[in-house]
Amino acid sequence: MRAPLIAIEGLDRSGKSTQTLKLVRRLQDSNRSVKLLKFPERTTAIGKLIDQYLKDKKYKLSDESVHLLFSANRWELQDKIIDLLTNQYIVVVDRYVYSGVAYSGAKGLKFQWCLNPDLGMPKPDVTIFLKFNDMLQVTTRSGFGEERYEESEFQKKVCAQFKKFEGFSEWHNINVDNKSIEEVHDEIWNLVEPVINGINNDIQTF
Ligand code: Z5A
Ligand code: MG
Repeated sequence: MRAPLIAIEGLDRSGKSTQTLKLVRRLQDSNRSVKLLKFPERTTAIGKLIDQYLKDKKYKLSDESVHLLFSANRWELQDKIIDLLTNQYIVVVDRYVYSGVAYSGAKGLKFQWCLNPDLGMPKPDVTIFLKFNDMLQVTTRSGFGEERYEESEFQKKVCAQFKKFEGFSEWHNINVDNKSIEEVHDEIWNLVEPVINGINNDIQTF
């Protein structure tokens, strides 16, 4: 028996950080051991480079190298994720492999090429994609436009890339248009509750 890995994904400002925090608090309130991880993890050696790249739109790096940095940033935490899950800590990730593939895919890199560097990383048991149908709602949320990629035409391309994961067995869409934080949280909880008592199979990998 091991704990589940849960990923929350979505476009910018879709509410991932708001929802991962709420989910973690609810799990803690029900006496579960839980750890929240966020990607990119900007405090590691590789994470610091990524942070600089995202904040400084003039910072030049090829799309391929940026992609590999984001993947390497997840590999920096691979041992930790496995350790936590086997020690019965539910791990909630705020963005994960799917973001890596979707943002680089939106720049024109091939899907399989983008996924390859993450092959072998732990695969979530449940992945929840916070989906906007009305893209206008993305750009009007506070803080949008401060970092690289926060531009509506690019976000539409990213959204099309995320759609490619809809055939993955762990993938669930939740539509967030005009829904309150509480309403979205309740839908997330309905998907997460069935797995909180643990998973019988080994950790799956991409
Ligand atoms: N990236 C990549 O290219 N490759 C990779 O492998 C990975 C990432 C992992 C930084 O990510 C960039 O890295 C990101 C993808 C790329 N590109 N961009 N742009 P990040 O996760 O660090 O930063 P972010 O995506 O810009 O997301 P965010 O700012 O963290 O947004 P969020 O977490 O989804 O949203 P939030 O902070 O929870 O909420 C945003 C606002 O909306 C806030 O004021 C909330 O109070 C409000 N909110 C939340 N929910 C609602 C509802 N339901 N109604 C109304 N208002 C709401
Ligand atoms: Mg966030």
